[in-house]
Amino acid sequence: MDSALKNISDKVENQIRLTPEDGLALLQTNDIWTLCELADKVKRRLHGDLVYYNINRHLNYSNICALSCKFCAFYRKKDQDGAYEYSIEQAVEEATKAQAAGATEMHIVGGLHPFLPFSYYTDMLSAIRDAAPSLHIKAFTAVEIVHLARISKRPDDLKAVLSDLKDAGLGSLPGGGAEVFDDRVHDEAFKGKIRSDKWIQVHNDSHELGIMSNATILYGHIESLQDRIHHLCMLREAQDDAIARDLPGRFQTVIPLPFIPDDSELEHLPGPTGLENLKMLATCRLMLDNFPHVKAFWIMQTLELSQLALHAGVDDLDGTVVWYDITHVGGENTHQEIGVTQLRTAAIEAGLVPVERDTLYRPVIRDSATWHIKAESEATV
Ligand code: V47
Repeated sequence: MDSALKNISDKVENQIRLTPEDGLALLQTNDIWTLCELADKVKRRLHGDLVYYNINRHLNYSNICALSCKFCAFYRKKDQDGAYEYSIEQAVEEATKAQAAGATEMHIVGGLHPFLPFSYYTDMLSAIRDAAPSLHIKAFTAVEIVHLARISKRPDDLKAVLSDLKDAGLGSLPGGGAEVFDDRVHDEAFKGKIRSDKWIQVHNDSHELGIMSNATILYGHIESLQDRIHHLCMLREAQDDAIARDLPGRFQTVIPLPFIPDDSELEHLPGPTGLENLKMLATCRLMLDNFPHVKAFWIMQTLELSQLALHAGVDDLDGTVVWYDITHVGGENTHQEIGVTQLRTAAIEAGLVPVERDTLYRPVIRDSATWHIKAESEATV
């Protein structure tokens, strides 16, 4: 065992919180076996043999964005080639198809559109809720929420904006837009976007309103390993605060997102390697002791790596996404779908037990496209 991990191993055994220095040692170690074993121990303590997955659809309603983040290959300016936006009717059509196919969740995010009014967003939510009431709507990153507060002329009342969105049908917040909580990285790679304090504030406010949320970190570009650990510690602190205040909402899941360089302004960077991805997923599990779940987003991690990560702290695979526009690993095609069988096989082959969940991690009982939340008395199929 790497001697730097000995003390950490004792802490994990005794459930003692890891320090930022411990986090750095985890990211720097070459002792991948011990790292994965420690992360797996924590994952098993929380979830045993279970691996969660969900049946969802992503809707990227517009790629038109007022920002020009250097890591992003998704955004377009209003009249640029390839710029698009969905009408409410088109969004509803996608939701109706998703519901008919048995999806439990619609994950909706887009660029910061300079011209759409606030009513577009509330109308989209309520129209989807009415047309497809069984779908949980997980929508809008903290960055979009701040944008919506500005366009609805309430820049300092994020809670009122979140409350309006909740009334219109918003179920929870996804974890995007966090990038890396560091001012140097912010100014070099995504200047103009909200900083860490605002991102955390949006999630805090949503937790106060009983809206659950997720958190991401976008790693493997121009940030340092120290920056990554600092980001994880800020998330841990925010969750500590939500727990201490007994808020009705919490962070559910951390999703470490490996930087995909293709077609971005940072295309010259190599992006993280497989080993780096594994280390990052395991380190998230070990550092974020107050987050219930660690998700491998296979669209970015690949299914192969995500499967390995099931023995490195990951308990959740997202999901049977069909169309995904923000990143494309190894090609231009936005049709990125894997079936339930492939997800389940990935878990079973790893010696684990796949469980379909809804957005709030309640087990789902399914008969083809028909499903319900498992009751206490029901056996899991
Ligand atoms: O906010 C953009 C990131 C995020 C790139 O909450 C990139 O369950 C890598 O947040 N390389 C969107 N990442 C995805 C996201 C997400 C995905 C799955 C589940 C959940 C959840 C959230 O993707 C953006 C940005 O941080 N991103 N460009 C890129 N080139």
